[in-house]
Amino acid sequence: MPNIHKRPPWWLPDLRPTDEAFFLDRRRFMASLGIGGAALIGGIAGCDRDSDTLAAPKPTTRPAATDAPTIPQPDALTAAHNDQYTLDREITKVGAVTRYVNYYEFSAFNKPRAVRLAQNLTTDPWTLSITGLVKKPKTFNIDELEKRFSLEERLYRHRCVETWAMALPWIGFPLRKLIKLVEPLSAARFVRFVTFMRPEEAPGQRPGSGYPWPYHEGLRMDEANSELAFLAVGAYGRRLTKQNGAPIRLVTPWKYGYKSIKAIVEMQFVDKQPPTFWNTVNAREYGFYSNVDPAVPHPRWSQAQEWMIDGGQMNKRTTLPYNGYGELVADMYAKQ
Ligand SMILES: Nc1nc2c(c(=O)[nH]1)N[C@H]1C(S)=C(S)[C@@H](COP(=O)(O)O)O[C@H]1N2
Ligand SMILES: [Mo]
Repeated sequence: MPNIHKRPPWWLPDLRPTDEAFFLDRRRFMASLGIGGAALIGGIAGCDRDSDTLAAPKPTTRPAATDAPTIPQPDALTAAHNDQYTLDREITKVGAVTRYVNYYEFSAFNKPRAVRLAQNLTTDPWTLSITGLVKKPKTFNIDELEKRFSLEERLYRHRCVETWAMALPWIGFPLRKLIKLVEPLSAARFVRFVTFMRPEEAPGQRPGSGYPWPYHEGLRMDEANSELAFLAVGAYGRRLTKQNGAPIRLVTPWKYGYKSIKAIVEMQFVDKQPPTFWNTVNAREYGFYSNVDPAVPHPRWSQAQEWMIDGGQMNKRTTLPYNGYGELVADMYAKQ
C-alpha cells in the first residue's frame, strides 16, 4: 500500500495562504491586491467566464472588505494514495477548484455566488439510500460508508462540457464496492443518482427556475462497475467543500463533468435507461453517455481543446478522447 505519510508538494499547508485561504474570502483577497471590491467582482485571473452574462455589480450594496464572512475549511481527511492514477499535467491549484464551480442548485451563472450560497447546505446529518432492484436496499450514513470501504486518494482529470478542465486528488472509494455490497438483481441495468431537493437551502431550486429538480444522473451498470467510477467524500487531503459536492459525489472522469453528480441522496437500481437532468433540459446538446470526445463538437462550440482553470482560457490544451482514460473504458462502448 502506498505511503500516506509522504506528503506531496501540493499538500494543503504548503498552499496556504496564497491560494486556498484567499479564495475562501474573496473580498479579503481583492483587498490584499489593493483593489476595490467592485472592480474585480465577477472576474479574477480570467477564471470567471460568467461575468459577462451578469448585470454590472453595484459597489454600494457590497459590504466592506472587513465584513466579509469567512468560509470555514473542511476537516482534514487522510487516505492511502493509489498510485495507479497518474496525471499528464500539474494538479490544479486548490483555490481554483474550490472557487470555480458548477452548482446550479445555488447559482446557474455566477460561480462566486454558487460558492457562497452552497455554504447554506446542511450536509450533516446526511444519508445515502440505495433503492430499487437490489437484494439489500439500505440507507447509509456517510460515516458508515467510510468505515466499510477504506478510503483512497486518486488523481483524476476532470473535463467540463464548457471546455474548462482541472486535475485533482479526490478521496473516496470505487463505486463498484458499494454496488457489490447491495447485490443488484440481474434485472438492474442502470443506476440512477439523485441529489437533494431543498429549495429552502438552495435558491436555484425555487419554483419557476425552469430546471427539472432534483438534479439526477445515470450510468449503465458496466460503467458504474468500471474501475474508474468513484464516489468522492474528500479532495486535497480534506473533506469535500460544500461547493464541490459535500458530503458525497460521483466522479466519472472519462465523461463530461455534468455526469459527476454532487451531494447524492439516492442511488436507485433500475431496468431502463433513466432520464438525466441535462438531457431533459436540452437533449440536442447533452446526451446520456456524454463521454469526452474531441471529435464531436457541442452544437455551440468545439470540444477539440480545453483549458485548465488555474491556467487561464488562453492556455489551451488538446482534448483527449475519453479525457485520456480510453484504455480503461473504451471497451465498454466498442461492444455496443
Ligand atoms: N448536483 C449537482 N451536481 C453537479 C452539478 C450541479 O449543478 N448540481 N454540476 C455538474 C457540472 S456541469 C460539473 S462540470 C461538475 C463540477 O464540479 P465542481 O464544481 O466540483 O468543479 O459538477 C457536476 N455536478
Ligand atoms: Mo460541467
